[in-house]
Amino acid sequence: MVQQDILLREQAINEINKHRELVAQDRFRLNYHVMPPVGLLNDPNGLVYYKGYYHLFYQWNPLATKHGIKYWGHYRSKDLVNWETLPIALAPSDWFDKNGCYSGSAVDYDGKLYLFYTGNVRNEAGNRETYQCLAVSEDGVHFEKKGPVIYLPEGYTAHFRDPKVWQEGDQWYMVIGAQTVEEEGVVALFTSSDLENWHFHGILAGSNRNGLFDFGYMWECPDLFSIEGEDILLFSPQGLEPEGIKYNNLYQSGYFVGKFDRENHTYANGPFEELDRGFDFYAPQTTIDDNQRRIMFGWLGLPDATEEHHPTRDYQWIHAMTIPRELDLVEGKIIQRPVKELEKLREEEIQQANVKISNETVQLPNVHGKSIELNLNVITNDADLFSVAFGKVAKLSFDKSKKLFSLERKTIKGDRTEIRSCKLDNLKNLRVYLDKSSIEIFLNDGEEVFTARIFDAHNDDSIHFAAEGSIAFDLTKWELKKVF
Ligand code: DQQ
Repeated sequence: MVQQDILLREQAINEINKHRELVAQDRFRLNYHVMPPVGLLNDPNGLVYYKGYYHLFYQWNPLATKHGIKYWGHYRSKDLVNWETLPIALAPSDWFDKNGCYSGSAVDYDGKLYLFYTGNVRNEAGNRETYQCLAVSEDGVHFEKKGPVIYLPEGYTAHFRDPKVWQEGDQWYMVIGAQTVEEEGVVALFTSSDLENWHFHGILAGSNRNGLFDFGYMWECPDLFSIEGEDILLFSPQGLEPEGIKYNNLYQSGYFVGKFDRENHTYANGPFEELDRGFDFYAPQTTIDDNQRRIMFGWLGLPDATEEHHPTRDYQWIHAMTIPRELDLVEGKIIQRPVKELEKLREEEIQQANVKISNETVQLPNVHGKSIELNLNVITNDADLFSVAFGKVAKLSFDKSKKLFSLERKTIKGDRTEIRSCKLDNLKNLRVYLDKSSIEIFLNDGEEVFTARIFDAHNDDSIHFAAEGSIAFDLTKWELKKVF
């Protein structure tokens, strides 16, 4: 299939060249988030620290701004801030991946980089087939496909994908997102001693298991890792119904804190918690780096919801990654903080000490912008309601009596307002990353996060602070520089 591989790569490169100028003209193009050069980006894949570089691969359809056959695009970085574009890692050129090199992961084994991914195939009858495939690289740049290493076991539909591999001692583990023939979302477990021969151990967690009730018809993109001695299972379930302020997006991403019994290959999970409270966050993936930090990227997007209305499609691209976040576990809850390296983006610092707002709406001198970081530390908060509005397109508010944070934004299509909320006892600090058409808000040192795309028709870069009652805070603002 060498010929087909060359052809697909050429097609992708032609698309980049054809649309380069158009893409660059888009005022919604981001300054410091990983984006596709053209076409559609979705899940982060193969996130790994290898030979001094962070490698971040991504699901990529270079040929259109819709989902279709997926390649693995490839970036690498020494500092998680400045990214270098590498040649396409995988193109869907073989019988076992001809309709898409779907999501997967990467590990360093004896100095080689091993990629595991799902080969998505539509057979002649139009039915889906799935193969868990391996590709290996000596240099972290060029990959040789080795073909399938796992075939679909009995008892599952062909929605069986997204292998995430990790090592403990001499043992390799793999979790896979799956659907049983009863159409329940589950995570399946495999082990291996050589990364080529894999043993199947059945279901680790899933809908209608381990104390869970009906919990979706498919679980995508699982990831299992330990923090502070607890075993975290991250996954993206599909098919949950909204419950009050929970599960309001079409699909969710979240985690269990639990215990992985490595001998018996079972997992005892606690309750499910959503990772993000905003509108656009899906299919996150983590890795551990050489400083033992657990780093996560998510897709700053969501499939099947509002994608067709994104205005960036007129400029021949769609979607981005979140900023990289470091995960910790505090009192049984995952805390997310922007990685320290992002401070390198900062320019032009503005400080406002002891700002007091009482029953008014104000703008603060020099506090505005489209590519900025804001750090707000509360000194005292006696306001019943406090809000920060970004142009007219997004507003974060805190209702003190309800202990409720809400993010409102203008809908991507039309001019309605939509809202997502979460509960936290009080407001201690806010850290906001704005980037042209995205917002990521970290509450109280990362206890909760709101992530969203915001497409401001009015190009209004003002920021309004409003309080019913009184609040006092220190504020620092930085312009954030363009690295893409
Ligand atoms: N996207 C991939 C799948 C995965 C889904 C295909 C999640 O492998 O399950 O692009 O967004």
